[in-house]
Amino acid sequence: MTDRADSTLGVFGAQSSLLPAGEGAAAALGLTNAMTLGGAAIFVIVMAFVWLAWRRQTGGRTWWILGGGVVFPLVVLALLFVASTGVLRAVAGGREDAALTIEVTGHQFWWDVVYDPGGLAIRDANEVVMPVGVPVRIVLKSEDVIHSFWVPKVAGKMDMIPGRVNETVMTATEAGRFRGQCAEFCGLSHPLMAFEMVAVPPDHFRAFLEDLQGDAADVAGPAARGREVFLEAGCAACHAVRGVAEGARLGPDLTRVGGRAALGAGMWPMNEGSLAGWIADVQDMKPGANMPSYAHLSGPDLRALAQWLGSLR
Ligand code: HEC
Ligand SMILES: [Cu+2]
Repeated sequence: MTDRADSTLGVFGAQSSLLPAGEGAAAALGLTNAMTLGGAAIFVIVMAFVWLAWRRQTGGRTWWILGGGVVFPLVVLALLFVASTGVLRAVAGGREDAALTIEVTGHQFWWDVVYDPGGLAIRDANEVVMPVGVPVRIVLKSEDVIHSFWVPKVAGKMDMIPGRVNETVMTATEAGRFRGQCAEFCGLSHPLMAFEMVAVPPDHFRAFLEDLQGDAADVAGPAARGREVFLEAGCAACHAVRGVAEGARLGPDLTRVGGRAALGAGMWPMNEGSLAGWIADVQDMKPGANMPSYAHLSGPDLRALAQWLGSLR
């Protein structure tokens, strides 16, 4: 999962809803286009009538008033109703044929991701990997406040509400990395709560899941010291690394943290430098995050820790 796609925003970017790469987003774009063109046409017609009225070419005939003021709006609204109901079905429907379930839980300010909850229940964080062309049931929850799960290139957004379970189905129609963003104000660092949805061919997805099930790769050399620092500094109180420290869920699962394209929920490029900066001064990078800054770690320890985390993939 390396080689990060160009994450520029804008019309051609990884977060553009104008170049859809998913069924829900394509349906929403169709409706947007129809409404934009229809609205423009109606604007032109209304302006034509204004011009006629100004030139006093129409009388106050009841027929015009009933036709333009009642019948025409009713027809337009009825058409819109039918079209948007169809789009709603495309965005939310198809629940029965979803072969795979991914559960995403929002936290201030990161995403807990569980593949096949109830079955394999493999935990990861801050990246949602899914097979291309396969409808995936996305189960959405929150642990604290309301968040909203939105990948504009793939589908419409859906809220994550504490105490409630929301479900949607998303189908990516193209392989690629698509940027997602929390779309409901959730606190100080809400704008720093992004993620990536990674759509891969189905056989790659199976390989990814198999890889993910294993324990974190063990390392030798100077990075092995990083593992000791991780345990000594108490990181394991909040973070799990399978095979090293299990169970903690207050922070993202770090079993393959070095394999994620981005650090800090889709925000910074993943490398040893940004990892060291994060650990030493997370409160500066992401104000209000539920992790303390570790400014007191010695230089060599910090370096070893960053190196070890970077090697987990
Ligand atoms: C009190 C709980 C807590 C402790 C202790 C803690 N963390 Fe965290 N950590 C978090 C939370 C919460 C986040 C998510 C922050 C965010 O993005 O809002 C996080 C995020 C991270 C990330 C980014 C993960 C990603 O997917 O981008 C790394 C790396 C990390 N922590 C490493 C460490 C290390 C190393 C230590 C020990 C020196 C540590 N943490 C101690 C709670 C904790
Ligand atoms: Cu949020």
